[in-house]
Amino acid sequence: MTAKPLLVTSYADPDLDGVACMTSYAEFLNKTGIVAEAGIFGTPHEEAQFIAKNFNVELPRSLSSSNEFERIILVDASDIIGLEGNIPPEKVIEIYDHRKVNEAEKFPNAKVHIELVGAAATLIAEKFYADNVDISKSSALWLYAAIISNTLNFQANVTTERDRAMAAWLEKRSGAPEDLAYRMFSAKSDLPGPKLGECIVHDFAWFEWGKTRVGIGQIETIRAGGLMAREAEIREIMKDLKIKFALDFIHLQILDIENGCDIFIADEKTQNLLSPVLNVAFKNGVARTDKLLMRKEVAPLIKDYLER
Ligand SMILES: [Mn+2]
Repeated sequence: MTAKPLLVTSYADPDLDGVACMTSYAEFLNKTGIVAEAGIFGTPHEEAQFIAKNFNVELPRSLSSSNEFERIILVDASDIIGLEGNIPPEKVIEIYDHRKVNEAEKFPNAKVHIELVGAAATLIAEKFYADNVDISKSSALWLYAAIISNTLNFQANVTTERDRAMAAWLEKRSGAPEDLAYRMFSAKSDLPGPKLGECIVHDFAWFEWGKTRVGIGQIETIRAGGLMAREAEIREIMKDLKIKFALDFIHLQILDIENGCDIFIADEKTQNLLSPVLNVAFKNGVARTDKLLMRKEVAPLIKDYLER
């Protein structure tokens, strides 16, 4: 049996941006004469499942290994950590991502497109736009929803004019309801019982800079205040994660979309790191910022601080 030509995929347990990019970029390639297939490793984030369930679009196929493919394209992904499915770095021929901190150089054969826009979805939408390739309604919806999610409905500092331009272009082609953003963020904010822990664990990310291992949890909610009633529970979950990943530092940042701020929860050691990095004061292990900060903004600040 000969191997299939081309797989488009992202990190294991991909978020909405990853799912949107793999589905749409596979469509783009197929429409431009390159046979390609989108595939997911692990379980897509709830937000991606929410879009699939509520807007009648299909999730890409689930895979357990990449062995059946000759070549691989990574979208919304550019690190070896976080990949699954036995992906040999030399099989990766192209990378689309928007992370400042990345390991793209570890993929020797990849054509790398890393641009610091709010969503990787913007980079894929620009492919359709620039080459005048007819985008399907479902791909337009996936990409539009991913831009809203990644830019926190255009409020996050990572938002660029390119994200706004592509979102406007996609919206017209997506058939999305006007209240899409509100519905997405409401669904995400509903974290009863064990869902809170699942949300933190599923979206957790850790980094290794030099010999230092830093873990960052992130929750995006409409209003962060309600979750503070569950601070003790949150600290238990973080304690477990710190041990599980042998981390030196760990914090959770709760993004409050309505009030445009973050609440940081950290242990004592991490507070001493974050105070100068973010220029905030902790009180009883909790600090508040005066603007929205995403993990992908905080991670490079910590890295720079540790390396200087
Ligand atoms: Mn992304």
